[in-house]
Amino acid sequence: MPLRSLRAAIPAGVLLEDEAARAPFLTDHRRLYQGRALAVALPRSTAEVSTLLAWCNAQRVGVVPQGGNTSYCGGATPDESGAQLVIGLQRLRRVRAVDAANLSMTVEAGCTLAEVQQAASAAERLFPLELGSAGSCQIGGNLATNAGGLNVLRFGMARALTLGVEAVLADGRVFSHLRALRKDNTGYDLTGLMVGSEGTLGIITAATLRLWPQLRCWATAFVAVADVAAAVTLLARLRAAVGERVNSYELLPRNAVELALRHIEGVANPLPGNHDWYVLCELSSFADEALNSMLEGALADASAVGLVQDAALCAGERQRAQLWRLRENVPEAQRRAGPSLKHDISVPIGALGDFVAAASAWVRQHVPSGTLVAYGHAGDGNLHFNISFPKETPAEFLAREEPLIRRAIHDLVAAHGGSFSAEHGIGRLKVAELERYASPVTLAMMREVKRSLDPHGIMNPGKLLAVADTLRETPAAS
Ligand code: FAD
Ligand code: 2HG
Ligand code: ZN
Repeated sequence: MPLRSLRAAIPAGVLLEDEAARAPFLTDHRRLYQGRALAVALPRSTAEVSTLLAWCNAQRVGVVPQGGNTSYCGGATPDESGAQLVIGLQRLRRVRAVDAANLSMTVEAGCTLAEVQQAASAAERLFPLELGSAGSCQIGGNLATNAGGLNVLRFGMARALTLGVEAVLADGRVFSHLRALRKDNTGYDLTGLMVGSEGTLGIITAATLRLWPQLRCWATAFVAVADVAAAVTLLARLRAAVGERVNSYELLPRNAVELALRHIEGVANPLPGNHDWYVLCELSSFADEALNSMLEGALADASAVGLVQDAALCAGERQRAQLWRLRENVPEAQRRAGPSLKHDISVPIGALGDFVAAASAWVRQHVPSGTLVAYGHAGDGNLHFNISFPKETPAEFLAREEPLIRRAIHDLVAAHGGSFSAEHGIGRLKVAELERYASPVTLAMMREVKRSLDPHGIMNPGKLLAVADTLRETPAAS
């Protein structure tokens, strides 16, 4: 019945009719959830998104926005009811404008991150967001999750890269705020509110993004250090030596490097021997500078005081690409090695060493069948504190142990002043964690924002906030 009414309300060609083509929209990247849907809609314009949401709001039908479906927390997957409408944004794929002089561009939500980067580059500008999923994730999804990634140290997370958005609200109204301004103090930051809202406040249909001049040169090194504390001290020394040129600072334990070497073609470790920890560190500059010698000098100074065990400076673009391939494929290598439990945590960078020591000791003692693979964006205080298990580990074992492990790790994160979700968001997976760790006032404010923008709770029900807060009415009969 609702489907017939939906068909009548929208132009032909918006619904995806082929059942096989609908299947990928009903599960998430990690295969944690398998949902069902009333239908999958692929609108071609902001106006069509608006028509869809107005219908859903009137009919009290839950809406699940979906971008590239690469996120880790199940936020883009419909629930099991078969009553929700999935709205995929892939047909909104235009680059609307690039203003090279203003260092800004306006793109539609369904452009992949790689397409956005290429469009900026074609205008000799840089859009600095960089994730391993760049070829498949969409800029709308990046904004909706406030994505982080490999260049946050220098350029910030997605919110910091966003000047304005166009978004369709739950009732179909269009919030058209594609302002290409760096200074605009006119009330609440509604753009910032939409960024990171994970499809629970509206659907982002376009965004105006900040650009930079293109980078002119890089220097990349693979550095062996004794432990996490040494990596943190080394970063402070590098920043003191070369300032904001430190672009990326990724930490890899020995077992992450070994996983990548075993499972991924075309990667190599340029350092001989075995070391417990490695840092993939990159400097970049907007001017032609002698970055290699700056990095070499800073690493030699650090080596002289015992902070660096060994280091390899990349000889050229090929070796640089190989190292980044190694780093970006650690999640894929881990997936090929067997199941894993992921914890996307951050702590103030000064607490990183203590946190890793305490949490690793807990894992060693309580999870004997698991192997800790803690890697990631150490420069941002963000580690993927993942635990890998052998391929043959029964799913029931993981399901039984997971809550206990998650609780212990996230409690340690909280005790170190950190966050249980540094960059991947809340989705469906971490709703209970938000309830546990956010303060009552924070949660109340979030609920009030949600109620005021989505009074019928149709936007991505059960994601970010608990179901009771997001869908308070049963669907109206149509
Ligand atoms: P989806 O997965 O489709 O959706 C994510 C959430 O956003 C859902 O809640 C969905 O409802 C909502 N949403 C999607 N589009 C819209 C829209 N237009 N309007 C409103 N809501 C919307 N993430 C990082 O932060 N840092 C990393 O370094 C990183 N590396 C990754 C590496 C790999 C190999 C993979 C597979 C993933 C990685 N991710 C990383 C996770 C993921 O790529 C990001 O979260 C990305 O921003 C999700 O974009 P998406 O288009 O796939 O969104
Ligand atoms: C990365 O930094 C991603 O590579 C993925 O955020 C992290 O798989 C993970 O846990
Ligand atoms: Zn990451």
